[in-house]
Amino acid sequence: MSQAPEGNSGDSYPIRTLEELGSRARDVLAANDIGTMVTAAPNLYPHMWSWDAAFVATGLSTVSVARALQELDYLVAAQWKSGMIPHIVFSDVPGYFPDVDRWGTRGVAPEGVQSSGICQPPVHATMLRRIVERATAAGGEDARLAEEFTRRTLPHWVDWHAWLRSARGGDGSGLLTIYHGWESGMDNSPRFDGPYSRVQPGDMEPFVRTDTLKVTDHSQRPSDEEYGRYLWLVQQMADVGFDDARLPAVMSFQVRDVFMSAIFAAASEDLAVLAEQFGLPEEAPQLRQWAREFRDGVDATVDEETGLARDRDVLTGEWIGPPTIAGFAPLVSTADQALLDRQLEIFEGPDWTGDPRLAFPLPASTSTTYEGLKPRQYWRGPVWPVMNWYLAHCLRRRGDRKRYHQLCEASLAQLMEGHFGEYYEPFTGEPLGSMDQSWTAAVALEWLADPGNG
Ligand code: 9WN
Repeated sequence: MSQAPEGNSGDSYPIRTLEELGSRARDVLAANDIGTMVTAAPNLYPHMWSWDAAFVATGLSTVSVARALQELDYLVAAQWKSGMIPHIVFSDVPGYFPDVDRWGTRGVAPEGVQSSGICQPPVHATMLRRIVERATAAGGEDARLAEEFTRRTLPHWVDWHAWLRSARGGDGSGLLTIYHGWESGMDNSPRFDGPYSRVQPGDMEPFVRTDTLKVTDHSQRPSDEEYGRYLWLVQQMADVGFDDARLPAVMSFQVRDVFMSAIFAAASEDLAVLAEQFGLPEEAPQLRQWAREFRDGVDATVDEETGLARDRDVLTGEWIGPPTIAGFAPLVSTADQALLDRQLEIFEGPDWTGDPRLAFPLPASTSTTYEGLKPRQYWRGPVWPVMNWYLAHCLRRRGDRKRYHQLCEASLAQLMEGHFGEYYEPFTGEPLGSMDQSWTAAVALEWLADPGNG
């Protein structure tokens, strides 16, 4: 890449050493820290996002355990009475659409909390466990702070999982239902093309997007038509006061999300471990039961032919076909060795990280041989650094340090271009979307803290 992307000075790229990469990553997190929160990105996303905050916290814990815990504390303080942790906690910085007014959550969210009215994938317990392990290994004040925080907030994380299980996963399928693509965190993935094609926006207030003012190459963001559907779903929820019990009857988008379900299974297991360690052992059996239920639910979605896990459209009863990174949900949660082996073979094969055309052997958000691949557009093709680290973390937890290390080497090589992009073009390695994205900087710090070769 010869030119720095818009918004960057570009005079000191690429980065030359790993020390420099670490120091830049810390600078990015410090610059995005507005005191109460580390915003998801400086310009495009001036608020706290639920799953971003969890990844940001684990990255921050390589610098300061106290600051990392503060991040999770701020998020958990926004928890709704139902137990839901909202997908956005708004700061007072203007410029993001839809804002809290458009969400219409005032009076529904807890007093004093400005939030959206949907959730995001529950990676929190997994990241908290990682932070606790790091702090315990460090000992002293870090260990004390982590223990105090975990004991104090455990009931909130348990409530969060209980809400997911009852409001979104109580139908016996072992899968969580989402009512908006934003809940998956993979907003415009081709996973959702079928379900979104059946969402017909009705009358709603006109709106002006702000994301396309910031990412001026609009081909890197979802289309206006997609945004119309996103906003219509927000309106459908607001019309019933975000009442969990009424959503199944009114929402025109309902998907059993296989990747979110795998995250829930893994995080429920992590939460059980924390509960046993920090004073809530009576919760552990229930959490382990949910972990098993959702692990089995995820395994049962695997397509015999492709070997990939699948979402299901609740409203039509159809399986969802496109080969996306969500198909690797069993890498996160399965206990079935044969399934794990098959998934790893596919993961390393020519449709994924073994595609010789790739700039780096990292998983793209959509298979690079899929006919609908859009290598520059958001969740339709680009490589997302945060996903690389999360999947590698899941493999490391299984004891697979070799693959963790391989993904680490490829990820660090990618990140050396220096912009901490939100996502990357798979074949050229060009950073795209927002630059100085917090969770990208956070996972850079994680890779540097443990390259997996020790
Ligand atoms: C909508 C903040 C978030 C991430 C999501 C990513 C993107 C928001 C947007 O940014 O979504 O929630 O406005 O596009 O898709 O995963 O949490 O980084």
